[in-house]
Amino acid sequence: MSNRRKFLHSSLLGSLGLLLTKKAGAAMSSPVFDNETVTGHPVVISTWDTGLEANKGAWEVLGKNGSALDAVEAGVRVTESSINCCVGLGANPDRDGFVTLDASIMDHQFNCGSVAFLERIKHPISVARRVMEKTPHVMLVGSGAQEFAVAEGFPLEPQVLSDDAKKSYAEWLKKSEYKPVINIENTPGHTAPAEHGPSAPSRLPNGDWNHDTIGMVAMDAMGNLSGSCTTSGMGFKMRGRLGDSPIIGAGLYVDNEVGAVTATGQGEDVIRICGSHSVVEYMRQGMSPEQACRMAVEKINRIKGAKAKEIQVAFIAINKKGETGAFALQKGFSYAIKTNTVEKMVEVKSLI
Ligand code: SD4
Repeated sequence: MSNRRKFLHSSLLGSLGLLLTKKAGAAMSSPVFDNETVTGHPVVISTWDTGLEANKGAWEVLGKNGSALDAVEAGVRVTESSINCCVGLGANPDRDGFVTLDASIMDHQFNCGSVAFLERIKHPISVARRVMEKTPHVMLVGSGAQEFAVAEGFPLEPQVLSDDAKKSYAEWLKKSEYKPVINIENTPGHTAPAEHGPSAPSRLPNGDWNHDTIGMVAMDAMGNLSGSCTTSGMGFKMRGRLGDSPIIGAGLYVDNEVGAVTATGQGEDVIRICGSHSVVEYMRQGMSPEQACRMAVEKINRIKGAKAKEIQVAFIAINKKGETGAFALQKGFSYAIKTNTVEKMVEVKSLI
């Protein structure tokens, strides 16, 4: 097989289920889980264990009666800032060795903005917000998004890989292929290595990061909903590949009359069913957040058939009553929640 074809082939193998890995072996300690349902507002929830720190960032806003929109931007910026993290400029590159970032944001009035295939900008979520607030458009991509960011005053960061990303990429280049790996994050005994700081994510047993996205949805003291999602996308993806995260309706959707939803996992399969929008519509039909997330996961499961076990997808949701819930295809997904009285990880039920 030619190198080019091998590369394409490898990429497809990766996209089958290589959920988003990054080398960095280290000791791990346990997060605290609880799966009680929480109701009321203000409330913020976000995907994976990086969400705990991100929620603190969001609470700086929500705790002072700030808006959900400001909160979901501030919250995921915490994760984007973390150098040794799976989200943002420290994350795994695409197969050509470049980190390319996607992000989206949506408020309680159907205003939304997104950026995709954005390089060398530290806070894609804030650029997405500027797209929403300062342009007549919803989405900017690639060099256009970068030019817009620079014109808006965002510094152009050097094009370098983090130490962890360099190691992962060098490892990946040896074979340019992967076997699917299902995330098993948050099984007891798996959390962030201390040297990577409090917002670093859990690892797979081999030390790889198992996700590269944070999605966050929040309801503020006024009862308004907003959401944000930011990612480096799938590690070693084809150059130019976008997942669900920057696509409104797929990786993120907010309808202030009904609820707010964000997704994580294999973006291609979330896009296929307009995942987050579907979950909002299931909630409109009267389903609880968990039931609605489950409906979307079941649909992906039906579509994928036997291949469902090779991927992970998960949704988290808040409805208009401030009830929260989530559902995942595979075991091992959790989300972080923060309210006035609660701050914890919630282990999520799964289909498989
Ligand atoms: C994507 N949905 O780019 C993202 C990946 C993800 O945790 O959620 N990783 O497909």
